Amino acid sequence: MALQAATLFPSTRCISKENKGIAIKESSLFGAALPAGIKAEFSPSLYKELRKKVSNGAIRAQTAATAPAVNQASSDVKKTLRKGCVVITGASSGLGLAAAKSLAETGKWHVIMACRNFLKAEQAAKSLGMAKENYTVMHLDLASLDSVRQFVETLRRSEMPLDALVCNAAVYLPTAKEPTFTAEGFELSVGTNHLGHFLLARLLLDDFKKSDFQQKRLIIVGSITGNTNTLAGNVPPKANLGDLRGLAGGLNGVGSSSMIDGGDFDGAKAYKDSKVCNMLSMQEFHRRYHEETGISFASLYPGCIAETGLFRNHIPLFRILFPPFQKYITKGYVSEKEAGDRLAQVVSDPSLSKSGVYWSWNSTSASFENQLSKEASDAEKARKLWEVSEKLVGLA
Ligand code: NDP
Ligand code: PMR
Repeated sequence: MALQAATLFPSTRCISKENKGIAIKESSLFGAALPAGIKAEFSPSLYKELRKKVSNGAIRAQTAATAPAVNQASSDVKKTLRKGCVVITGASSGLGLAAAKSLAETGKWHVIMACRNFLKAEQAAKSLGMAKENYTVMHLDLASLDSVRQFVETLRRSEMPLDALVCNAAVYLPTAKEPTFTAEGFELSVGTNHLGHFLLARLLLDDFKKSDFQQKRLIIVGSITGNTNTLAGNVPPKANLGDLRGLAGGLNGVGSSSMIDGGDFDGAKAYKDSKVCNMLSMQEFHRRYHEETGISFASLYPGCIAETGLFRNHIPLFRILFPPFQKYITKGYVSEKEAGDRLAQVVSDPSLSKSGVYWSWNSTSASFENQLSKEASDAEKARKLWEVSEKLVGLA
């Protein structure tokens, strides 16, 4: 039986797919999922309401601006004053949630929280006091390429513009002894953190092109631990994509390795490798599409947010010691709020519009363009990664 999402969750607008039991091990670990059998239903009135959410922002902004600007009604004025629409993946906790809140409360952004767990996302937004008109929860499970495609469909049918995309969601499985896999059979960390986002970002390029927003941005969250030009990046196991032979083999652990470099499975390395993929992808997007589309592509290391859900699968002792270690010893610690504000800055601050940049922040919280490691800035590897990834996600 199909139930309409809106009747169940007032500010939850779209439920996109049936619970197919994908990524089985993961979904059993994380919170409540929707009951099997609840599936999407889209009514025209729902979409009208969604469009209103974004255009209301534009009306408010125009009213607040000078009267002559409204009277001229030129497309340039609309460009400047319309409320932006940003999709943030994994906005149900940690960095993504904090950035969603930070952007939503400016009143200048409508945030589409693209999450695999509807109820969790809705409750998280409510618990932070996010106003209903500033966000929409849409279902997205990055561990399923079908779900990614369905999310893109849902977004298009909502007719909301796409002005910014933040590829933020991630899983980290440091204690796993054996690999687990996405719906299509890719090792879960690289499948979710890199391949799911790669397909999502590629498909949404067309939607970006339709946006008339003044500054379009595609942000892919990276990390220090994928960069071997830092102390943190030299803590074993170190990131290393090798010659991508495992990825080219399908990363499925059957007849080919589950690791990108073709080695034995190591969950911590798989995460760090996935972050290298994120940072390489950002640069390849920049090379291929910045000039043509005007989109700014960027990555960032927001600081060590030592208390987020990212460490939920780590041993309990790690979770106790890691925050004080980062606060008092490395001094790399940053709160969720501060990290969320940093990510929000990369989405919307006019002074951070440069494309192809990996942003970081210094001890006084000033942003700067950081250097990536040799591997994470290897243009030839980025091209190869792009081509292999295209094949795996069915784009080539
Ligand atoms: P969290 O675990 O708090 O957030 C991760 C988010 O990703 C959650 O919302 C989670 O959803 C979501 N997610 C996981 N799997 C999927 C999936 N298959 N489909 C859709 N969403 C999914 O961790 P953080 O906030 O720390 O991590 C956010 C980003 O920041 C990551 O890219 C991480 O690599 C990066 N980062 C984090 C650092 C840190 O110190 N914490 C440092 C540097 C970078 P759910 O709530 O349902 O589990
Ligand atoms: Mg690190 C300046 C030093 C620094 C910073 C900024 C980080 C960030 N870490 C630093 C140093 C060290 N770490 C040192 C010296 C050690 C050895 C004791 C160390 C250990 C360590 C572990 C075991 N660190 C870790 C782990 C993890 O499991 C985390 C990880 O690798 O996740 C992939 C992690 C992290 N250290 C960081 C950051 C930001 C993380 C986690 C998040 C991420 O990279 O996305």
